[in-house]
Amino acid sequence: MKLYFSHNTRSVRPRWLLEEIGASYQLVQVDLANGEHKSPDFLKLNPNGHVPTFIDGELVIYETTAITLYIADKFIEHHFAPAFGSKERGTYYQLMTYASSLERHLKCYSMLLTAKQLDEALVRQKNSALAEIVTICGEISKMLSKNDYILGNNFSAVDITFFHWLWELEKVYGLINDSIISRYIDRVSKRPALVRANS
Ligand SMILES: N[C@@H](CCC(=O)N[C@@H](CS)C(=O)NCC(=O)O)C(=O)O
Repeated sequence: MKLYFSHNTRSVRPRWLLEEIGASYQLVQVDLANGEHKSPDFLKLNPNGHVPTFIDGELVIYETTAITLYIADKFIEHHFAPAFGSKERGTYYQLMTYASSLERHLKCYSMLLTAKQLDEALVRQKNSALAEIVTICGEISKMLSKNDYILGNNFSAVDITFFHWLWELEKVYGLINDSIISRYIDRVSKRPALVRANS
């Protein structure tokens, strides 16, 4: 397995999962500043010119969530995803896609936050993005009030997928006013596998 990776990008997520699992993999550093991700060779692997990109034998996968889902299933015995065919699996799919909704609303909110002038329609859009973020965080908080992690009492691929967005909401946008989520961010950020994935 080979992971095309750059620091401080979402490629930390699949690396984090591989580190949690203790899998052996080759890390290929991609220098974004020098445009390595737009080189003809890299574009053959990922026509979008993005990290992460992941290779397992003949298979090439891009899209962070797809890579994360694939790795968690490949090593299903490590329990970072619920068992195939289980009811929990339905909730797992829901949460993995819910994180993408959070990302979309956060991107929309942050873009409109920095815009110089907003007409009424854009103000409505910004407020609506914020309302969606508040709802999603409220749901995550409810889950964390019952269990240590989002999906239950086991740390899972769902935590890896949500963590960065929650971290950004708190540390960059100051939008987390919820001690349950703040404590979770503190706790998860100390996981040795995450520290290794960031190193
Ligand atoms: N939807 C893709 C987005 C990937 C993406 O935008 N990666 C960024 C790093 S976080 C990247 O490669 N940026 C370089 C560029 O677009 O030039 C995913 O989730 O993997």
